[in-house]
Amino acid sequence: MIRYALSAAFAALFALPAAAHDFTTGDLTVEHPYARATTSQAQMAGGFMTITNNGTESDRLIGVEGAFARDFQVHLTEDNDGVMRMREVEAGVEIPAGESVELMRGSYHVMFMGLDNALAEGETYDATLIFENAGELPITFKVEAFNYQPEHSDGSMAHGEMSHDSMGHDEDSDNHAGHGHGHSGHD
Ligand SMILES: [Cu+2]
Repeated sequence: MIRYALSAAFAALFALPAAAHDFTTGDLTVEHPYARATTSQAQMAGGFMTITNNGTESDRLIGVEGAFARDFQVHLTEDNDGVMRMREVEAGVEIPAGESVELMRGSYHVMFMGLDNALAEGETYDATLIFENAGELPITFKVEAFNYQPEHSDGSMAHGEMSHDSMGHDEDSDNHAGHGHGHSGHD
C-alpha cells in the first residue's frame, strides 16, 4: 500500500510539464522569462517574455528590479528609416485586456544595464516585474543559448536578424560579438 502510494506520487511528479516556467499574479501571466547567454565583455543584455492579461482592464509593465545588474530598464527597439535603435520607455509596456504581449528582440524588452557577470546558459536570475495595477511579481529569468529563438516568434525574428549590422548599442550587438567567442571554437 505504501509502496503503491509512493510510486503514484513519483508518477505525479514526473507528469508535470518539464518546461513549466510561468508566473502569475491576479489576471496576469508571464511565460518563460529568459535572456540569452552573453560573453564576459557584455555590459548589457535583453530580457524577454510573453505577458498575457486575462482580465478586463489594461495594465502596464512599468518597471523591473533585480540584483544582477546595475540598472533595469524597459526598452523599445524601433526602426528609424532602416536603422534599429532602442530607447527607454518611461511609460512602460501596455498589456491590453484579453491580449498577450511578447517582449522580444526588435520590440519591447527589458534591458539589464551593467551586468555583474556574464550570463551563462542554464543559469537563472531572480528579478521583480512591477505592474501599474497588479503590483510586483517576482519572476526568474532563465539563461538560454546565445542563439536561442522562442518557438512562437513570428516575422519579427527575421527582421531582427537583418538589422544586426545597423544596430547601435543593443543586446543584439552583445550577442553578435559572442559568435566568435567560445561557441564556434574559432578562438
Ligand atoms: Cu534595450
